[in-house]
Amino acid sequence: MPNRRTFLKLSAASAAAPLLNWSPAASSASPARRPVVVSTWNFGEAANEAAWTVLQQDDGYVLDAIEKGVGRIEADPEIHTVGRGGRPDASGTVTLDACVMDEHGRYGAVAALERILHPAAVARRVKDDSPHSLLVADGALRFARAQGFEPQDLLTDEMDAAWREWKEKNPDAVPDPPEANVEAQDTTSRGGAENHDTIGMLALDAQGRLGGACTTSGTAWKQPGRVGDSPLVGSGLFVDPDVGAACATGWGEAIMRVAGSHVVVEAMRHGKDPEAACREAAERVQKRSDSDNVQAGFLALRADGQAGAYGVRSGFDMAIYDEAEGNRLVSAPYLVPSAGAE
Ligand code: SD4
Repeated sequence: MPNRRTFLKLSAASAAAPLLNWSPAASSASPARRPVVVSTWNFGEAANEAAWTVLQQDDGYVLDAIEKGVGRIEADPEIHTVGRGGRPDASGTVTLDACVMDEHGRYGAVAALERILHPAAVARRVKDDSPHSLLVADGALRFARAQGFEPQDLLTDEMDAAWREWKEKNPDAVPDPPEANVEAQDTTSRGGAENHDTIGMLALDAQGRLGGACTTSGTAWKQPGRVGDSPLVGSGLFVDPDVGAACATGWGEAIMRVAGSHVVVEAMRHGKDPEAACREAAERVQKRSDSDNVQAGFLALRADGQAGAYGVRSGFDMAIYDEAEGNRLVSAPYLVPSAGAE
């Protein structure tokens, strides 16, 4: 039996030792899988495709790839949950949340940003060209303009009409989460006409640099001023270059309650593989949520290029692109079937 002295010694040794079963040093025996990019939902395949044009170059930089990848989705007016063409808030205004983290674990973000097509690019500038990490609303817009981003109208005719229809049915409504948005959430079920949501992207470039981004127009018809998990460090995104990266999509209020992406990275630090780490975050969301219809999905990319995903409910997909197997969509395992799913 260890006496108190040996116990203290053991504790000190285990505190000093890396908590990871996997470690960058150990993985040098089996070379890291890179470059690799993963992103959320089925539109992730198009985003990965764009990111890959940068990642396939030996010196392609991870955040250039990610900015290009998520930028494709931000600019697509047919996607109603990100950037131009996103559903507006309850007052009919499109407001955007985004963040990025780089290979040094540096973070930049914008929230409640209006009229700027590429909020993730602005978030990157906040990280690189300001002394701050998170800028919101008018201040974020002012910063974007100073950086040369041109304001433009992001509300498409189609989303304007959808908002008017919603407003007619809900003349006094300020959405009361989560029920008011369950309908919007359910449109994300796999195979549905609206099978897309927040774009979160994680990548490892050929040089082994790890990064991530998350960009969204948030939940449909949200209360003006509402900020979701996506721009919040540790909730929508977390990158620890020594361990791995994670991002989240789904009901932001539930994700931020548990700092979901941070949970994923810490679970990897303590030895869980990427999928098991995402499952841990999904379980925490489910345990702490007030509704039994909350969806949240997590992606993880470990620093050696191993990826995983997990959803609270069925219907969440991970798009993954690597050299060995190309670009493909993988259904994430889940804790419970979505309502109406077989
Ligand atoms: C938010 N997490 O604003 C985002 C939206 C989303 O599935 O991903 N919905 O809460």
